[in-house]
Amino acid sequence: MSEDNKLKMKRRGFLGAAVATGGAVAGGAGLLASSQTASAEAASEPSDHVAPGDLDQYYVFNSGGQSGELRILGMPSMRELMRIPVFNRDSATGWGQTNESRRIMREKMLPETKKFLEDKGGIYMNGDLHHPHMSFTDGTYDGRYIFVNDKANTRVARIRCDVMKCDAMVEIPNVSAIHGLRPQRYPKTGYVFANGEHIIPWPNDGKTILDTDNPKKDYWTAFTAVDGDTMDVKWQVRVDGNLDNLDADYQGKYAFSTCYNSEKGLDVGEMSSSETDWVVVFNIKRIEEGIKNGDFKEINGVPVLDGTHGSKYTRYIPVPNSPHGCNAAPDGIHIVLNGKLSPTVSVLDVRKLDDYFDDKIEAKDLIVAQPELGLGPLHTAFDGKGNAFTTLFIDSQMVKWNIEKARQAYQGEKVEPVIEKIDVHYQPGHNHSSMGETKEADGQWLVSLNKFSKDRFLNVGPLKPENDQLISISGDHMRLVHDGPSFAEPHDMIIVARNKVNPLSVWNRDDDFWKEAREQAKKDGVDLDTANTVIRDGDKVRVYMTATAPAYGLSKFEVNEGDEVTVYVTNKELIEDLTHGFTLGDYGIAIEISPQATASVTFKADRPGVHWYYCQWFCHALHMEMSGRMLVKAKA
Ligand code: CUK
Ligand code: CUA
Repeated sequence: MSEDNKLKMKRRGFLGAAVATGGAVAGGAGLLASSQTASAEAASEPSDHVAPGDLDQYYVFNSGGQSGELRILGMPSMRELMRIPVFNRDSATGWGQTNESRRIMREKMLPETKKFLEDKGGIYMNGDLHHPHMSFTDGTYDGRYIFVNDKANTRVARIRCDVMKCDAMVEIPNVSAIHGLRPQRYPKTGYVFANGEHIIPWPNDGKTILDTDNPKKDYWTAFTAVDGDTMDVKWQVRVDGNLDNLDADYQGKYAFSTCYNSEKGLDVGEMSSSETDWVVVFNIKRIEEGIKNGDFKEINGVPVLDGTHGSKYTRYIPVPNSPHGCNAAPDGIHIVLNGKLSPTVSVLDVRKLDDYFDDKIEAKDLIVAQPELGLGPLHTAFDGKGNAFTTLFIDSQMVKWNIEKARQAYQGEKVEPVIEKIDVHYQPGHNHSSMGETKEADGQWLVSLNKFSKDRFLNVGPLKPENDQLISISGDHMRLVHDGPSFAEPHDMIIVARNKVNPLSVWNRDDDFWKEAREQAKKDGVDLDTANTVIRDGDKVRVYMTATAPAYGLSKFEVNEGDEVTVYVTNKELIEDLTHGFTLGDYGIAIEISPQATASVTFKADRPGVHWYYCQWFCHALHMEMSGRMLVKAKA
């Protein structure tokens, strides 16, 4: 950016803030907000600076979008700390290649998908992870799990927070594209709710493709409840329209999904033709009773209730065209529905829902505010002090507004709910505040997850990074303090106080993660912890070895061309941060083995010759020497 443009940028920030608040003081804050350099007087202001060796205050779990992974950042530094492969295939850790990860990826895969993937390596290689959310107990994070959706291949996965690895993945039947995802907040998770976004023919078996081109009659989607403990699909509710984003209340009674395609259109024109769409409210207690009373059809092994118009399980509340984000405020009362094509957000009061479901009041009585915020409101975050922050995609702004004032304005009082607007760079999708989706929202930090970075970073070619901007919200004014480039493509993040998360540094030896390896070793009569041996079982060969810096327990092993080989490596280290790897040269194999873990990989030894294996995780002064040979004897 030229100096000229920088100046313009500052000026835009100045004007934006001044217009919203009408004060010169605010203008000063706006000026600071857009400035990239921390001035001397700003030193005492909130800063992203975390000195070398110091630890961040918050964990951030950032979605990896179409990269399929989850990322851990520290906040406020916004340093990327770790990547957790989930729906993707990972070269460093062997996720998608190790037997342990493949078991997790395939265990709850639908039979027809298994069949479809038979000659394609057995797993999907991609995923589209939008929404990470931690498990809750009594309305706040409990540090057990993080649940994530896969829009691309219709899955929900779970990450264990003690080891920060994905430990379960379930494919959701009867729907296409899991988009919105939220864990139940109260009393605990509990259910993980998941929205099926695209409408598809039921059944989607291709037998009557031509006859089924009547989306109104034949195309459906459903709201799904997954059991967060077992990761089984508990029930589904078939709905009218489609389902976009969702949230759950703080009382454990209702869940809410936005619908942008109530028209059931099949192209963008049809999908956005109607002036209003709706938010679907799901009555959890009634749904559970319906399941108990057998008021469902079992489809592909899942009880499916009818939640279309007129059902006792749902209600359809009209809101302006194509709503998107759905966010429950930490006050436990308000649900904010973000307008997208409308410049407004609609606010529901959950205390009125019992009466609404009992038909004592009408849908319009539930809406208690509808402030006009600007163009393209997509998602809203909260500071726990009664204020809300909404991203404006089209305006490229963050708008701070007050919920109570928005209620008063809706009643016709002459109050302005909008407090301040600042520019973000550029086109924000989600935003998220520190602890903001819990009753412990602390009003410290806000991140704007911008879809475009354009001129904010060195040009890296036609494909640009996104820009995750850190904004301080602890003072009276929003202050932009950090630009964070990120690879494709964070949609959403959660910001978790660091005392909520307590991961291990060394695995427990009895962890279930490698339970199959343990069972196999037992059958082979070997001790997984100490064995360095080769077991031959017909043309199956199992190689057990330990890894202790700087050597594997086996410096060579011999197999025959065509054998099916499984290598089990157990990391014997007891101290933290001493990870080993096992890379098998010219065999396309690499796996990670962290301290006290066992990992395994199975492959066909169809390339004869001498093949070195080596440790790819730098572990010791003699790390380069940590290697061995697989001798593959050619067929006669
Ligand atoms: S969606 Cu991405 S900007 Cu998938 Cu949460 Cu709104
Ligand atoms: Cu073990 Cu490098």
